[in-house]
This record gives sequence, structure tokens and C-alpha cells, in this order.
Amino acid sequence: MMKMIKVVYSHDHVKHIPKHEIDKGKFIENYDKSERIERIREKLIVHEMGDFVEPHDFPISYLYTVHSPVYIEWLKNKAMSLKKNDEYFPEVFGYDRCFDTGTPIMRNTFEQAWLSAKMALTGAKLILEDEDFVYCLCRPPGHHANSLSCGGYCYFNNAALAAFYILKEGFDVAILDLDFHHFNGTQDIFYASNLLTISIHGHPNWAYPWISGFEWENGEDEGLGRNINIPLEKGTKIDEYLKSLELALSEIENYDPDFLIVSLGFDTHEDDPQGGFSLKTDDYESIGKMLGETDYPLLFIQEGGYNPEANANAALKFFKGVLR
Ligand code: SP5
Ligand code: ZN
Repeated sequence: MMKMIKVVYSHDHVKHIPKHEIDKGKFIENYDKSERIERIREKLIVHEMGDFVEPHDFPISYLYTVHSPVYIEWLKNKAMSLKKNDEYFPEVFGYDRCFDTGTPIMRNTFEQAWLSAKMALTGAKLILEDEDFVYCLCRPPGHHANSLSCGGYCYFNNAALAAFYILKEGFDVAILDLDFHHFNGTQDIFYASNLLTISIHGHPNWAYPWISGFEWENGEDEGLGRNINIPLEKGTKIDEYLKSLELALSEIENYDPDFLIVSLGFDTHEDDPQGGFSLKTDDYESIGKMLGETDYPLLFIQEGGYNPEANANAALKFFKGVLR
């Protein structure tokens, strides 16, 4: 039998139901649907690849390792002020603590975002307890959220919270982000920190979040040289992608962390409605294999991926590659 991957999952993520987003001034259906995670879960179950565990409970104080009290209180109070079916769209121009129009707040948003964060914290705990690979099926995602604001369907930065958990236990960690979109939140949080952060993503000249993800964003102060952006062109195929991944992994090898956190998004798939790369389902096996061959215990944190079927197929191939 094939080795299994530990999967942190809570069915309660289905209670996170953003209905709309505003795209070019119009209300459209929100892309962060529960099916995108549910299809992955079903696929791992059918192929007997997942050993599923529920998230543990953690003191709320863990949130403050990454997010400012001002933001945490704002999100909590805003959510609590809403009625059952309300969907509040933050004012993005300086009034509210959000930078886009795709990230509505509902009455249970604080609770649901915290549940997602607890999945990542549980993953961090498990990886410290000697697991080789842990996969956190986080939803809502996290990598666009910074200390002070939400955006890009993200409220709390799950990967950053996991990283601080690992740091607090006295170990080194690096973050590699493979979601199609630039990890602006994660970059921000660690910009002046010596922790290594690397992202491979659609070039901001043509891809969301448009204002960050350029190569020259290299970190500052203690973090100078410790943020690496690898922006790629529209239609990027697997050969080019693997070259970038190899480059990223050689930087990580030089840094030599004890653990590696991988922010994982399947919106790099050619059939994703939000992405712009041309990766095919089978390509994910070679991506997974390259990661599985590294020397570090790997903590995978789910980020984006908006075609549920493509997500499921890509995830299956990916973890086959990792476990090989
Ligand atoms: C976690 C994550 O993947 N967040 C991504 C949020 C991206 N939202 C972009 C919305 C505007 C772009 N619309 C492009 C539609 C292309 N068909
Ligand atoms: Zn994304």
C-alpha cells in the first residue's frame, strides 16, 4: 500500500459562504466555494491517500503572533455587527482594513477564519511531532492577508501563523509559495525578517494582486535578500515552471531550514478560472516529486485553486509525486 499523507481537515469549513465579489464594478459569484476543498478531500479518500485528523484547539493569543490587535478587533467587531445573511464589503480606500473587493465579511467570518488558522497551527504541531508530510486543507485561504488587512479571499495568514508556531518552538523554517498569485501578505509579514520567503507566481504586470510580486522586492533590514519573487509569464508550461522551482529549492537548500512550509494553490492549473499558467494535471506529479525529494519535513497549507475538478486531479497527482 502507498504511504499516506496526514491531512488536517474540518468539515465546518463549509459554513464559510462568501456569496459575491465585486469584479470590475459588478457583483459576481464569489470563487471561494467549499467544493474546491471537498473535491480534494473526496479524491484523497477514494485513493486511500489521506489519514484525516481534526484541527486541535488553540488559545486565540496565537493570532496575535501575526496580526495586529487593531485588525483582529476590527474584523471581530465588524463580523459581530452583522445579521445572519449580511455580506459586508469593506471600503478598500483607507477606511476599512481590506485591500480588495473580493473579500466580504459575514457574521461568522471571524470564527471561520480562525478555524482555518487552527488547521494550519495543528499542521505545525504535527510536523514538529515527527510527521514527514502534513497537508492542511485550510479554507478560507491565507497568503494575501497581512498583519493589518484582509484581501484576496484571505483573512488570517495561515502559513505565517504556522511559521511562528514553529519558530516559537525553536526551529528554523522557510516558506515557499506555489499558489498562482503572489503571496503579498506573507511577503509583508516577513519582509524585514531573516526568515526566507519565496514565491513563484503570475507576473504582476498581468496578474492579481498587480501591485506586488516584482523581482526587485527583496526584503529589507534583517530580511534583505530573504524574500525572493519569481514572476512568470502568461501560459507558463511545466518546463519553465520546474526550472523556477529548482531555483527556489536551491535557495532553500542554502538557507537550510529545519522545516519547509509550502503554500499550495492549484490555480496554476490550465483549467483554473483565475489563473493564467498552462500546467496540466500530470505535471503536478513532477512538481510533487521534486518537493518530496528535499530533506525537510513539509507542511502544505492549502491556498487557492478555483476549479474543483482540476484541484482534485492535481492534488492526487501532486501527492503521488510527494510520496514517491
Ligand atoms: C488565495 C487566492 O488565490 N486568492 C486569489 C484572489 C484573486 N482574486 C482576483 C479577482 C480579480 C481577477 N479576475 C480575473 C478573472 C479572470 N477570468
Ligand atoms: Zn491564488
